[in-house]
Amino acid sequence: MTSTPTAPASRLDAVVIGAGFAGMYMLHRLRKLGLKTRVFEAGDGVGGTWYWNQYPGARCDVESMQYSYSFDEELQQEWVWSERYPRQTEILRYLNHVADRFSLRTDISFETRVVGAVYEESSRLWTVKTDRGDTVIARYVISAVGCLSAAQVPDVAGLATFQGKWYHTGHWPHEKVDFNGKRVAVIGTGSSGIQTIPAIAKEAAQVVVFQRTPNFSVPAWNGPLTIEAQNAWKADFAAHRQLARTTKSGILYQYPTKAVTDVTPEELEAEYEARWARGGPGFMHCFTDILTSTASNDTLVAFVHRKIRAIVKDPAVADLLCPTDHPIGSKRICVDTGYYETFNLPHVKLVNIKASPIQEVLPNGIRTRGATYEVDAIVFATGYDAVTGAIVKIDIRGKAGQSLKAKWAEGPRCYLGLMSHGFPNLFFLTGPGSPSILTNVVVSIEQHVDWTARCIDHMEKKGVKAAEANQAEEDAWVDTVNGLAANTLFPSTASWFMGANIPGKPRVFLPYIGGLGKYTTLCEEVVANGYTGFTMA
Ligand code: NA7
Repeated sequence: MTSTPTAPASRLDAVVIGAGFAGMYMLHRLRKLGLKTRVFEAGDGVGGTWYWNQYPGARCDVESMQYSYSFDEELQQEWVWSERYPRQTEILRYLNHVADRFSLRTDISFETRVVGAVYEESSRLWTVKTDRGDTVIARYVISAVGCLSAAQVPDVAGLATFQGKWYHTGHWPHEKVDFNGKRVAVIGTGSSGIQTIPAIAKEAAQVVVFQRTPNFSVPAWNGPLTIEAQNAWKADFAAHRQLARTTKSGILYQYPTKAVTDVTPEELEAEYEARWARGGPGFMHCFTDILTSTASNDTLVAFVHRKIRAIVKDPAVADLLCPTDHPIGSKRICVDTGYYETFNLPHVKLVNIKASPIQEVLPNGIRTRGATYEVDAIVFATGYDAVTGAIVKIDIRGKAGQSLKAKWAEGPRCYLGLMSHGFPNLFFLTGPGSPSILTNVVVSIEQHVDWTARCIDHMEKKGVKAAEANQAEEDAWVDTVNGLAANTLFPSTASWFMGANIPGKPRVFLPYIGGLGKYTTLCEEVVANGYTGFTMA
């Protein structure tokens, strides 16, 4: 992939940070408005999440026909997917196709990381600095850094002494990592671990899985996607897309109309079986009260425990794989291909590091309290500083030199997840307090990009120099986001949704849980009423 030399003019209209799904579409929209825009991207190619997550088994858990841009009819008609769920390589190929098709690369500076942005009140302009020494001045700064991009490697004693190679799933090398004949440790059993463990086990001589907390996973039942099925979907593409935008999660599932308490035990079991047979995250949309009632949730927990025990032959291993510490769905549901089955293989071992924590990494392995495991490679599937991590890594200074990181020290504060008071003309795509990670993120991205482009267009046409979220509306929105979460089972679980996986991060529920359809309506009302909650100076 070629890297564009960094030679932006010092004065621009807009800076976009990140060239994943969000940054690429934002660039396309800003160009259409005639704005001189530059995108800064840390990687040497487009793709964001799908550029960095090249680990074996990486795959999206939203179905292919729904996980793509809708903004261009020809684009959505011409692209052909090969499987029900797209693998990372295919999504990256798609995003490169989009970059070519819309000639996006000429306005992207690759291998360039934004390190700081300072707002000057008198000129109402941002000064943006990169790690290559560029300084650019722009009226608008748009963060498209992604919700799951700040990879988290735990601070394990002795890692520097390890003689083999170690990797993080979210920062995977772009050349093939060969595990053939190797003894591989995998630390972490979230979505990434659950996807990569079966894939690594196909190659490696031995796999040792270090599990701190088991997660719930449902089968993907992935398979080829026929041309006929795609054409049938494409015949009605616009209608499918429009309907998806009105749903809670931006995905066309069969959404529930009944609560667990409305059905008989036989109906309950039949519904769970049907959803398990269909596979995928739609499993969680079985009943209306699954994420609000512990008793209802327990019925689904028991069902999945039975499934795990039926698959995993060793009852002690099955026990260890059954989550008992959190309601199902209060951590993001995982979707797998042969995950539980992998533990029936003779060369795969499960180690309970809750009972026997990792003490240190040795030059040739990992020592827990009680045992030593010799390994040749270590894979950290230990997750991300989600939603806020990649934003606050950048030294952002708003009005009166206020630091965004300091402002968000007790939890992020944004109005509609789009802008933060004191930081005019700084937009967050899928920012904290928006539906983002609870949805098909491509649908949420398009909604945020469209809203932001429209807002900027309005500003340009009306001569508005600075748009800023008001304090009162921002406070009310943060209360709304927290209040909605408080009525669910989410806050009771130590999850990355709550910031609980990062030492010292405040426990605040990060996304808006009221549903994408409802959220979009609220955003539209704000526009229809003349940008209520924002000061247009
Ligand atoms: P997750 O879902 O945050 O999972 C991380 C896993 O790593 C989880 O099992 C953690 O256990 C484990 N972990 C984290 N830190 C440690 C340490 N220090 N020691 C041992 N184990 C640890 O990240 P993923 O990348 O799997 O998925 C993130 C999202 O990306 C996913 O939901 C999809 O949307 C895509 P814990 O549960 O904290 O005990």
